[in-house]
Amino acid sequence: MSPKGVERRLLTESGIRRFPLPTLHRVGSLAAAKSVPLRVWYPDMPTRIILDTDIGTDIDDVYALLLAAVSPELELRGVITVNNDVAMRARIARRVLDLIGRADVPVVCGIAESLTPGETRGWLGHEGIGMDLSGLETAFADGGGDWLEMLRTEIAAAVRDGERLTLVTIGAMTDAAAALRALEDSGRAGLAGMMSMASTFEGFGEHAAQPEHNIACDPVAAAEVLASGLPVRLVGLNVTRHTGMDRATVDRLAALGSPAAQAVAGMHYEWFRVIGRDASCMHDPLAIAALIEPDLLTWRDVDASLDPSTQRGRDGAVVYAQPNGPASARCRVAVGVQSEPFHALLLDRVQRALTHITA
Ligand SMILES: [Ca+2]
Repeated sequence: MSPKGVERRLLTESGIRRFPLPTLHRVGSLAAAKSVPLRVWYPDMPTRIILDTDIGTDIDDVYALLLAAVSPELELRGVITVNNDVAMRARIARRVLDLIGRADVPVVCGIAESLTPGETRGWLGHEGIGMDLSGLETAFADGGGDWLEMLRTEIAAAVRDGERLTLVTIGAMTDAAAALRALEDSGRAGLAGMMSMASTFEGFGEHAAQPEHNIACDPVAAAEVLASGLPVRLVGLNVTRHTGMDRATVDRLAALGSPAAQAVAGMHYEWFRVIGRDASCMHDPLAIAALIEPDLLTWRDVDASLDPSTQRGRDGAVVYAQPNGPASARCRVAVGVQSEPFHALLLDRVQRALTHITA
């Protein structure tokens, strides 16, 4: 059965992303075989990142945060939450970071409401279940800090140090679009670009455009980001569907026994309950891994757009087109993934994070 053949829609009425069955050890080479050779893009890509996340719904954001926080190749300067109850999401991020010894990483609340009128998807109601959030019950209730100020400050600091900041989005692009609206030219110039888990690349043209959850949560925001001229790299379902973590692996993580391991495993077991399965994709960590080890993915230069005034656009379907030329392409989409090295990297780093002993 083809990877697409084993895919199914899950929880679509709640608006969660398409949730494919992981096909761990089988399709990595298949995906790579269809890919184009890696070319170096953004050779000066800085390692400073801000992570913008809808952590708390799909468990994969937690692993993305762990990977970003523990990897020496990246400098995680801050976390911004997005979509619906951003305070609850911030509490979860704060607790995870504290448990792995990264209390130094600031967490702030981003924007709760989609920029797309009437769009509310993204919240399932189980967020925060499975982990101990005691002591944080009222944290971030006041709005949780000025996310735009943090972004401005970090961009300025990066520029001062001769670097640029990369914005990593693993949820709706609401904060990213709002930032691009608000930032002055100097601020935009301090952004190297975005790395985003979003969309899916199934080919060129309208007929190949397929929906995806992060885009569908805020298609107005996504359309603005893709039209902004900021270099954007998209890690979509076409590659992330080849990733996964099963219950046996989570059991092994839980057995590490640390408070962090218990918190992460507790949330993952809750996610398994919500989706009614014993394995789930590691969509978001792949976008982090793409910054750590770019050779894990192969890429293609594309033009990408969507029209949020159409139903297809509202559903989160990005239309891809061949760029006029290499110089015109502002978007690069992942078209192949080496699944097994990715899983090895992820598990190694996650275990490293979860064996941290908090004081
Ligand atoms: Ca996410």
